This record gives sequence, C-alpha cells and structure tokens, in this order.
Amino acid sequence: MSKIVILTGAGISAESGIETFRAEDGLWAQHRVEDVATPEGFIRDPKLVVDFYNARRKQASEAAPNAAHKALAKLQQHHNGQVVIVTQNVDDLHEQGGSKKVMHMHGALKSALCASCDHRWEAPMVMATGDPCPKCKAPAARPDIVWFGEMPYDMDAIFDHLAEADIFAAIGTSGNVYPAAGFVAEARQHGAHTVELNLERSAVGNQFAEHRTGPASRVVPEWVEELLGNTVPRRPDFR
Ligand code: BJW
Repeated sequence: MSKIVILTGAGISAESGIETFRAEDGLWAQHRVEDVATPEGFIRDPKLVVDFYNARRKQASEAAPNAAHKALAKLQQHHNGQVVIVTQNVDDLHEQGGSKKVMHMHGALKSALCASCDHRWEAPMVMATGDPCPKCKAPAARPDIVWFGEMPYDMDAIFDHLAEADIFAAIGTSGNVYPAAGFVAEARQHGAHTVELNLERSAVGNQFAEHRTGPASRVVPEWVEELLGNTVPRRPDFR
C-alpha cells in the first residue's frame, strides 16, 4: 500500500474560471498583496479586504469542478492506500468534485473567523466589517483566510504526511509561497518520488524528479489513470 500526498494550487482551479494569483492578468496584477492579503492591510482598510473576499466568494460559488478535481477524487476512492490532498486554494472545488477529506492550509472562503476568540463558523455569502462573532459577540468577524505572516493550518499533520509519502505531487502551484513551496524538499528528503504537474516549471521545479507539462484538466486525469493501472505508463518528461 503506497501513500500519495498531493499539493494543489490556483492552477488546478484555473480551468474552472477562478483566477490565479501571479499570471499577468491574475489577482495580484489587480490588487496589491499587502492591501488585501496581510493582517496589516485588514487593520488599515477592513472594508476593502472584506469586499475583496466577498467578490472571491461569489466567483467561487459560480464555479464548477473540472476534470482534474474529479480525477483526484477518483484516485482517493480507488487507490490501494492513502491519498492526502492538501490545497492552498480557498475554493471548495475539490469537495464539489467528490474528494472526501481535503486539508485547506490557507483557509476557506466558506468559513468566517473571529479575530478575538478564534471561533469559526460558516461565512454568509456577503460578510460585512464588524459582523459579530456568534460565540463571543465581539464585532470581530474576518474571512477565514491565511494571510502573509500568519501560520497556515494543519502544519504538523501535513509535515507528518510528507514524511510518510511514497509519492508527492504538486499540481498548478507556482512555488513562490512558503511553507508550501518547501514541501517538495521535505518529501524528497524522506524518500518520496516527486512529480510536478503544471503548465510550466515552477520556481521550485528543479527539485522534482518528474514533470508532466500541460493543463491540469488533461495531465491530472492521465496521471491518475496510470497510477490506478488503467493505462500504460507514459515516458516521463525529464526536460
Ligand atoms: C496551471 C494552469 C492550468 C495556471 N493547469 N497549471 C522570505 C523567504 C521565504 C519565505 C518568506 C520570506 N518572507 C516571507 C516569507 C513567508 C511567506 C512567503 O512565502 N512569502 C513569499 C512571497 C516569499 N509565507 C507566509 O507568510 C505564510 N506563513 C508562514 O510562512 O508562516 C510561518 C511558518 C514558518 C514555518 C512553517 C510554517 C509556517 C502564509 C502564506 C499565506 C499565503 N496566502 C495567499 C493569499 C490567501 C489566500 C487567498 O486569498 O486566496 O495564498 S497568497 C496566494 O499565493 C494564495 C495562494 O494559496 C498562494 C500560492 O499561489 P499559487 O496557488 O501557487 O498560485 P499562483 O498564481 O502563484 O500560481 C499558479 C500556478 O498554476 C502557476 O505555476 C501556473 O503555471 C499554473 N497554472 N493554469 C495547470 N490550467
């Protein structure tokens, strides 16, 4: 029984119509990171940040999972061993695609967080600044998103999984943001086979043993079918 750990990024949801961050027309071309994705930005202008995530929540609610999300759900169902999905994405397209257990290390649009007592609850479609926490009543609701300088979720469990992985795959992530960008080195150090599935080599692409180049909706289903033994393995792309 082998254990597969999969890290996904914005690229897996791109073909579902959700913008990535670092593309020329991506989210960071339209918004300053420090304004909308840092705790300091939220203190400075909470309405700007809440409105930014309200718009993202609306966009995500209109998106549907693509063939890559569905293929990973199939892998989770049929692989003879454990398949752990860790996503940096804040949408829920993995769950909509049929995946049962997904670790959202950068939070989730569907969740709200109390900045005062850390209570979490289901976010309304439109949040407002100063919404009260249902538990402690403080007017301190914020999007449950991990911003720069904050600790991502589930780190201990993720590093435990990486240490046990036989295969580590990164799908549609640019390798610019840590700690996620360091997962390949961690998994490799513990003996995992590492594979990157992306339109192009990421910033940490040289650390992967294998590359599968192309859109996620094509390369992920192909890779999954090979893992499940349904097709003849293709020659890896060692460029
Ligand atoms: C396709 C495709 C298709 C497109 N098919 N592929 C100096 C050195 C090292 C680290 C630091 C440093 N200074 C500060 C840090 C730490 C900092 C960091 O990494 N900064 C960097 C900018 C340098 N990190 C943090 O602060 C994190 N916390 C932290 O480190 O805590 C301390 C700690 C220490 C030790 C252990 C543990 C913790 C928190 C990071 C929070 C990131 N938050 C964001 C925004 C919130 C979420 C949201 O609003 O949605 O998360 S930033 C943004 O980037 C978002 C993403 O999840 C994240 C990653 O982006 P992703 O997914 O890779 O997207 P893109 O757009 O970059 O790339 C898309 C990719 O898809 C591309 O490669 C395309 O080719 C590909 N693609 N179409 C296949 N169809």
